Amino acid sequence: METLKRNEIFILLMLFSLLSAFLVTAFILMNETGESEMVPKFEDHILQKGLNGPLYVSTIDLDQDTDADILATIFHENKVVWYENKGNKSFHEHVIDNDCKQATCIHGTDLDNDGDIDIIASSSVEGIFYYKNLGTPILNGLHLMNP
Ligand SMILES: [Ca+2]
Ligand SMILES: [Ca+2]
Ligand SMILES: [Ca+2]
Repeated sequence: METLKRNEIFILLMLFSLLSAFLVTAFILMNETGESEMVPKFEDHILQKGLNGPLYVSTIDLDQDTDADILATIFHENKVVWYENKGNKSFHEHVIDNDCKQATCIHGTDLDNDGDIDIIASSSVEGIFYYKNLGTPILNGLHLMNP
């Protein structure tokens, strides 16, 4: 009698394990087949080729025309740049600074609270730079503050 109960319990546990494995597999397969609209899919596009040491990128609507632009530092070229979003996956490069030695990180925000986006970037050699936005058009409208 005792042995029979053990066997029944063992069989129930095995059935439960098989059922669990089936349910987990079915859940994974259902998600892999794209049943959910929430699963993002990606397609890569090269923004700019031939850069020597692009190190950091971030996004912000720098020119405030409602689309996201891209900020980047190019470590070995000592450059701080932004890529103006021209639409249709097209971007135009604007150099903010070509003498930010070993440029590392970059971020855009309205640092002086005057309504336009300023930039802060770091150089692994020189320190942290604040590029105040001098107004529109932004091209050539940023300058290096004293580090
Ligand atoms: Ca924009
Ligand atoms: Ca744009
Ligand atoms: Ca500002």
